[in-house]
Amino acid sequence: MKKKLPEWVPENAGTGFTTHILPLYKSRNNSNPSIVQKHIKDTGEIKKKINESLSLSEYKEGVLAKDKVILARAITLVESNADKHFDLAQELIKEILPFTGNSIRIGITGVPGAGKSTFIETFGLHIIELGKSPAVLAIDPSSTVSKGSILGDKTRMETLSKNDNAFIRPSPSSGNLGGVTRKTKETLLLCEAAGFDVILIETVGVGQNEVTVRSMVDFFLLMLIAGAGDELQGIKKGVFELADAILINKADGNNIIATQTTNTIYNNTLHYLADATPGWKTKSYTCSAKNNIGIDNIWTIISQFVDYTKKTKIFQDRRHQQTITWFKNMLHEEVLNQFYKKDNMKSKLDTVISEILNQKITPVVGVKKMMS
Ligand SMILES: Nc1nc2c(ncn2[C@@H]2O[C@H](COP(=O)(O)OP(=O)(O)O)[C@@H](O)[C@H]2O)c(=O)[nH]1
Ligand SMILES: [Mg+2]
Repeated sequence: MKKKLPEWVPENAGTGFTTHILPLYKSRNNSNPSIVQKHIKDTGEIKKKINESLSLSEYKEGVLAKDKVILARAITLVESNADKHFDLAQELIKEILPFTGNSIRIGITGVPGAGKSTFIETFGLHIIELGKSPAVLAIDPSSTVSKGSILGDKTRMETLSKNDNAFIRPSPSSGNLGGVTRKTKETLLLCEAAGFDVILIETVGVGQNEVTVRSMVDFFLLMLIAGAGDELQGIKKGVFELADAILINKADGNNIIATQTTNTIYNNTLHYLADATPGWKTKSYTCSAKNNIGIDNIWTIISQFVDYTKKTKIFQDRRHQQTITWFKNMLHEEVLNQFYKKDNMKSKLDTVISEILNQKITPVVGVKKMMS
């Protein structure tokens, strides 16, 4: 029998799309007590409305009370491509903005199989012991791949996903890059407003993706493995220049010597490359995500990075810059959308292109014609 899905699930949502509701309500431990009290009172009502829409204030209060059920629904709202959800989502983002910004945002990239998800599991549990509360967002640009990796990630992050202090959300990634960027950024903000204080964004190392994630995070980690043939593992040099640290994973068993050799090679290579963050020397380290070796060291390095960048104001400047970039990217996208949506644009474009190909007009004149 086909399960009835809530109305906020997009049509054609694959099985990877989060459609189930987490069963338990847990109040956040570091939130405003009056919000939580009121929320606990209201929460029974909200649960009854599982297949109905929530109001703006129900979303807002649920997110601020760190209610994972409402948070998951708020993220789905933000991810929705339906026009009717867009305005509400934007209202919600506006309402929660004052509660955002208080996290460390960490991006993790690297070839599939390097061990990113395993690392996030071990690392996440480690920082929970230190009193932190991590939210994990996984971006995967290709929907066919994503089903597999989301399933993989669920088993990889099994303990973390059951931990009350953690929240894990695979991002659906259909649609254009601009859409994915906006949705991921807004999801990040929702998680911050909910009180998660370390946000981990996992991405697959393919092309444009790393640049997008770099533009959203404070600290960018590149995960590699030893002995995968080509020392650069198909990762473009440019990606090294985005990274604040390189981590050679799987330093365990027979692999220890190989990881150490690779580590030395990368440290030598990094010597000649520009640093991603001025004044911060990007270095390579080894770890074993599986055996929890070197994981505490990475948290120490990230903490040092945050101290350094906050002291030098790089942290705040970068976030400002990221907000400006975010806005400009959306503006550019919207201008293009509006332009191509205009009446008969398609046929005008075809006409102008054929005139250009037939050398009746130059491309520059073609542009003028289109703009008029
Ligand atoms: N030996 C060893 N295997 C690991 C380690 N970390 C991950 N793996 C294995 O590598 C495979 C891919 O891991 P996964 O976390 O899914 O990689 P991802 O694609 O980068 O997210 C899995 O079979 C893991 O069990 C590690 O530290 N040591
Ligand atoms: Mg993974």
